[in-house]
This record gives sequence, structure tokens and C-alpha cells, in this order.
Amino acid sequence: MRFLSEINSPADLRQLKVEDLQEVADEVRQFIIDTCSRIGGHTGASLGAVELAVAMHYVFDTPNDRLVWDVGHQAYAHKILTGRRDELHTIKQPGGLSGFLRRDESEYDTFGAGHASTSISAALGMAIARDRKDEDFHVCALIGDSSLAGGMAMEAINQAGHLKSRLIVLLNDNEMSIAPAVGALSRYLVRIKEAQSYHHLKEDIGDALESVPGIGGSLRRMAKSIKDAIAAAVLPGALVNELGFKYIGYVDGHDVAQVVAALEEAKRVEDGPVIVHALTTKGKGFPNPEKNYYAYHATGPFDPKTGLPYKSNKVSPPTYTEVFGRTLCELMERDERIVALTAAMPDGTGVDKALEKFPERSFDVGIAEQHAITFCAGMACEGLKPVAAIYSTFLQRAFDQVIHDVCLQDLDVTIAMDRAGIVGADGPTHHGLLDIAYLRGYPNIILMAPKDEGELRDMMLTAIEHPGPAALRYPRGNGHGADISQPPKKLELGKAEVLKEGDDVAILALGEMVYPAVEAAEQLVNDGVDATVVNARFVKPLDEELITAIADSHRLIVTAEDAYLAGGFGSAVIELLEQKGLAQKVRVVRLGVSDEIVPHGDPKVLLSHYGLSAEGIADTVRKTLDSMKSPRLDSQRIRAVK
Ligand SMILES: Cc1ncc(C[n+]2csc(CCOP(=O)(O)OP(=O)(O)O)c2C)c(N)n1
Repeated sequence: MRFLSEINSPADLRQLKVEDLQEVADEVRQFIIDTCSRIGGHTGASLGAVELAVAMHYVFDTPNDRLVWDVGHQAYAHKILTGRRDELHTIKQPGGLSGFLRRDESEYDTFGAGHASTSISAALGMAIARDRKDEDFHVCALIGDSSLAGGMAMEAINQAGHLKSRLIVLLNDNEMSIAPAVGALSRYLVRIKEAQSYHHLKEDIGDALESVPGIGGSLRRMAKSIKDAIAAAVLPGALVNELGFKYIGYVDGHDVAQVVAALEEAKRVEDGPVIVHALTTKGKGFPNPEKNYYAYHATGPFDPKTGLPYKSNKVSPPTYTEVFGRTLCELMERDERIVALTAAMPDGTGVDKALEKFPERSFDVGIAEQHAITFCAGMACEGLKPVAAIYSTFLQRAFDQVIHDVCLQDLDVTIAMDRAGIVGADGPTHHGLLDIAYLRGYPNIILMAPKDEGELRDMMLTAIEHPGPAALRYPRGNGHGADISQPPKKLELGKAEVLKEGDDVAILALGEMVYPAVEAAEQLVNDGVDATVVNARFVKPLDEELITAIADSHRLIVTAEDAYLAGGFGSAVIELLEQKGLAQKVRVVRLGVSDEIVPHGDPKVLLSHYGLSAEGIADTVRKTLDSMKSPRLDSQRIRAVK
């Protein structure tokens, strides 16, 4: 590495000549390939943005000038150039660098990211703050073509064009989301590219006409008005003129000098926002000649020579996502009213199977979770049965759409929340810990969590056949090896499953916590503790009859959920007991995630930290039962406080 080993901050980069930057980019690219081949990561996305990162840190006086990255998954080169090169091998590893951006990780990460389409709003906010404070720095948002189509980005563009504040948007256009980019905006960007070729052709024709002796000038003028009319139809008129942005581009986003020149030009625009359109290739330089975008947007470890993933010989049960995808197709086969939806995560949610098999009934709406839900609501009004598969964390975007458009109108929409719970390496921006709290508090919706992949199938059928809103949450990763060969069965609404009956304690477990609860009960036998274990199945409606009976017959209830405790399943149980006048009768201990930001890391380790493992549950039961044996100390404590 001729340059990279000496670049410890962007200031070092800025010492170099423009001619050297391409070599810097090559070194950065190789560094990413070497690192990601060992530990995996957002390899393809980051490889596509290497030259953009080099050019931005060269042109802008970072961190004084503010770079705002959208999502941040593609920012590995940015991390390398901003003093984190030697830590890159820890990215997404427990205790290591975040896979996205965090303000507390580096002063160069001006805005935390992980969810898409936020960059232009945040950058505009910074630009307006700068203007108000009479300061002078540049703000540049880097956003991908797919994130640009997200609602928030569009809203920000709308306001930016109106405010006319100085702002630069660098568009990283690779025609890809995780899957190929979808939608009219993506077609519009293609038209811009085509229009550029037309623009050059137009100039060529103009020059040719002008060269006609004698009448060349008037011929050119006549032709000009006709050509301009055609050009207006294809050139990026909407963005430039109507929305108040200036447009620079397009440029080859892998030619650092070109990007540098375009950004320098953008810096000179003083009277409003400007968009620099860079064309890039996702996975540029990835050592696999086969185009396999799904595989290299993000990868596991791979062979740096062939690009092929290292195969593990371990045979694992299918993932929840796979079972979901397969079951969805089965159910769509049976019922023509079912339609499938994903918001830019076809393979991540398993909806890719439905998109292949039922293309006319399956939709990838792009990064547009809010639209997805209201789109479903509209279809449900007309008698279709939409199933929207959205990661729990991304559904947060569509909270009001779920409430106002689906639940309030009691519409028949099924929401399948993949990646519920602690997701692992993606960390705080991606954990799905809030869905119970945000869905439980509003009428009409039913909310379920399967104990395994077999029950996932049953819950899918139950949700789809339920005539109103229904949501189910299930985790990232492999199932438990449950039988999935039988056709799915419809479950009785609000009916929990008693897995074991005992006298000393009742463990009410939700979803992924059921297997550990069963194991905890087995461990407790050795301590002479006889536990009831319940697979709650429903958070809403709760099995009121069963929980009331349990409260009557047990002195301790332990609830377990892989979600935030506040407003969660355990809270629902306590509320029920209070309502039934049983709150004083039984002690309730809730296990779940406490009120704090959960870092990235191994899900098992993180869950254990909150007592959400067989050992943790057993331990809580033991300790609580012990404490219940000891004499009451309350009055002594009060005296001590006095
Ligand atoms: C709100 C939200 N929905 C979905 C995602 C998942 N996601 C992460 S990156 C990505 C694709 C982004 O595509 P683009 O903006 O074009 O950037 P590229 O990866 O192509 O560089 C998606 C859908 C997300 N991060 N946030």
C-alpha cells in the first residue's frame, strides 16, 4: 500500500495530487476485499462507493464540512479514510466498529444512520443551522438511487428546493437497491442517462448544421427550438427546474478525478441545492465475475480469489424467512385474493419466491414502508388479502399507516415482521425490539409470535384468514427443526398453549423464548421446582382465561419476551391482572430488554445479558422463589430511610 498506510485522516489524503487518488481508491478497494473476505460485511455496497468516498474527503474539508451518508452500509471506505482503517477488521464484530454510522464512533460520522432515506433531511437541517448561525461550511449528503426514492428523501428534496439553502447531494446511482432498484424514479434516472447521450447527439447535429455554408446559422436556430422541445421531454427537467435543484452529471463514479471535478463545481453553486449524479457499479472489483447482486450487497466471509462464500458443512433447519416464503407461496396457490408485498427486501423477507411465482400478485414497492402499508390498506378495501413482509425495525417507519389506515378502518391486512428481537451484527438501528409496544396499544389488530417455524406456518394462515388487521413477529435466523410438512392449521384467536403443568411457578413465554422456557423448566426440576410453561402465542388478544386461572393457582409468574419490557408482553399480563383484581395475588417478574440501547453483538450473548436464556429464566425463577421465602423486610427498610 503505497498511500493508504500513510493516510490516517482525510487531511493526509488532501496532501496528495489528484492524479494519485485513483491509486488510493484501488488500495482502499483491496483493503475492503481483504477485510470482508475474512469477516463478511456490506462488501458490495461499500465497494461501489470507494471513489465517491475518496473524492468527497478530498474535495471537502472534513470534518468541518459535513458529510452525511444515507444508511451508512456503504461507508467502509469513509471509515478507512477517517482514522478507522486499523479497526476495520472489527466491523460488526462484538465490541467492534458499527456496520453503519454513529456520531459517537467518529467526528466524521456527522449523523447516525442505518435506516434509509434520512440523509437529505439531516443535511438540509445542518445547512439551515449553518445559515442561521452565519457559519460557512459545505454540507454534502451521499444517497443511493434506491434510498432517494424513499418518501423522506422526496420530502426533503421538496423542502430543499423551496428553501434554496446551499446543499450538495451526491447521488450514488448503481441502479440497485439490495435487489435491482424498482419504480418510476429509477426509470427516470435511466432516462436522464439516455438523455445525456441525446444531449451530446444534439450538440453534434447543431455543429453539423452550422457548418452548412451560408444558411448554417439560421438552420441551427430553427432546429434548436424543435430540438429543445424534444430535449425538455427527456432531460432532467423536473429535478433541475421544477424542484429547484441544479444538476451536475452524470459522471463516472469510479473515476475519482471526474467526481472531484463535479464536486468542485457543486461547491461553487451558492444559490441553492445541487445534485451531482454519479454512476457506479455495485460490487465494483468484487472477485466474482458472475453478477450475483443478492450475494454481494452484503456477504459473509468469502474466498478473495474466487469471491465464492466459504461453505459450512453444518446442516441447519431452514430459516424463518425461508419457511415464510415457502408458506406464503403455498397459501397464495390456494387463495387468489392473497397478494404479497416487500419494501425493498425481497430475499431478506422471503417474498422473492412469491415475486417469482406470482409476479402479478406480488410487489416490491422499494424503500417505502409507509406507502407499502397504505397500499395494502387500499387493496384490502377492495377485497384483496395483502401480506406485507417488513422487518420489525423498518415497520417503525409505517407506524401511523398501520394505525390510521389499517387498524382504525379494521382492514384485512397481514403484517409479517421478520427480524423481530435482537438481530445481532447489524445492531441498534436494526434490532426489532419495539413492535409489541407500538402495536399493542391500539384496537382491532391481533398480534402473535410463533414458538418455531411450524407454528409460523399456522400463524400465517391464522393471520390471513382473520378478517381484520393481524401481525406476527418472528426472529432472524434458523428455526428449531419443527415439522413443516403438514398443511398449516388455523389457531384459535387468543388461545395460548400449555406445554407443561406445575405448581410452583408459571413461565409465560412468547415466541422465541418458548424453547428456552421449556429448557429452564427442565433445569428447575433439579431444584425441586415444578414449573408450568405456557407458549403465549398471542400478545393480543391475550388468553385472559388461562392467565387468570394461572394467577389464581400460582404464586409466581415469570414472563419472557425478546422485546423491550416497556409496553411489551409482560406489561400486557400485568395490566390484565390489575384489571381482574389479581395484581396483589400473584408476584409477576418480567424478563425482557430493559430501557437502554442494545449494542451489536452475538444475539445469544445479548439475550443472555437480559436473562433471556434457559439458564437466565431458571435463575430468575430460583432467585425470586428464594426471595419470596425470606421474611418481609419492608418495615425495617422504611425505618432505615427515616
Ligand atoms: C427504512 C429502510 N428500509 C430498508 C432498509 C434496508 N436496506 C439497506 S441498504 C438498502 C438498499 C439501498 O439501496 P441504495 O440506496 O440504492 O444504496 P446502495 O446499497 O445501492 O448503495 C436497503 C433496502 C433500510 N436500511 N432502511
